[in-house]
Amino acid sequence: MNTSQPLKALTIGGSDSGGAAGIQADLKTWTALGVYGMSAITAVTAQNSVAVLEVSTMPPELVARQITAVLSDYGAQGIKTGFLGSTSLVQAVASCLEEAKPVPLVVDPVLVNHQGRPMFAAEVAAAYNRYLLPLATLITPNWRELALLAAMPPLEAPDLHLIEEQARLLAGWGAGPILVTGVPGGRTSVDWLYDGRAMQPFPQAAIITENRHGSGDTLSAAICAYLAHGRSLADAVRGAQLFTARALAAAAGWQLGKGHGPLSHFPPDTPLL
Ligand code: PXL
Repeated sequence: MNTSQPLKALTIGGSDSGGAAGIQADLKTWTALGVYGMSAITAVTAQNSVAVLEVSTMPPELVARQITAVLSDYGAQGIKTGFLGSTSLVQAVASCLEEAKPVPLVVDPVLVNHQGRPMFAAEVAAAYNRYLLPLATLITPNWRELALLAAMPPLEAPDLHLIEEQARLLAGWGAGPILVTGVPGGRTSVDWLYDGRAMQPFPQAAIITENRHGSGDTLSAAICAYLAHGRSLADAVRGAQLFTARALAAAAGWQLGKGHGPLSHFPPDTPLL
């Protein structure tokens, strides 16, 4: 009998009926990385590779019940938040997580759609700053989401000086480390880690594919898994970039729907760790 116990992680986010993004991406990532995944669902979306047709958010009390049900029994060595979408959900999630604070918490502030447009009113970004970001081990906004969190006008193109200024601003408001994802840099894109003092570049392998739906979720879920495994922040980021690049490369030839397809979280040669 195998008596070794798996690491456990909880994702708090939305369901993507297409299985590409949201909690489905998180649970597949964690399974591939040897972590037992659990979920508290904040919203149900009806979507496919072409369009999001409908979004219905869950009552904050039901989300809080899911979180406390999981944490009071199973517990978790890592927690991730994804789609929250309203100030009341951000507040409800933050108040549940205050008690779980010693566990690594990765907050992926889902604030823009894949065309780069804001999805919610400015109050939602303000609620993240006030309630959730101070609890996070790492937050993983893309450069557009960072501008929204910093309450600055949206940038047409990313500017590294402004990105650093915005990261400093968030840190001044109580946020911990920030990974600003997907900043174009030369022929590839770079994730920049701001640790409260300086910006450190983490260049990504360039994978040319239209099948990127759920790549941000996969990256932040993999970071969460590696943190649960006890890796340092920098090692977790590097490991997660590799995992995501491999999953993108493995699905580059897929045509599962008519639009932007998912990643392959289980390429045949994926080592567990
Ligand atoms: O990729 C961000 C994201 C998170 N959560 C859900 C989503 C998406 C993007 O489509 O649908 C549920």
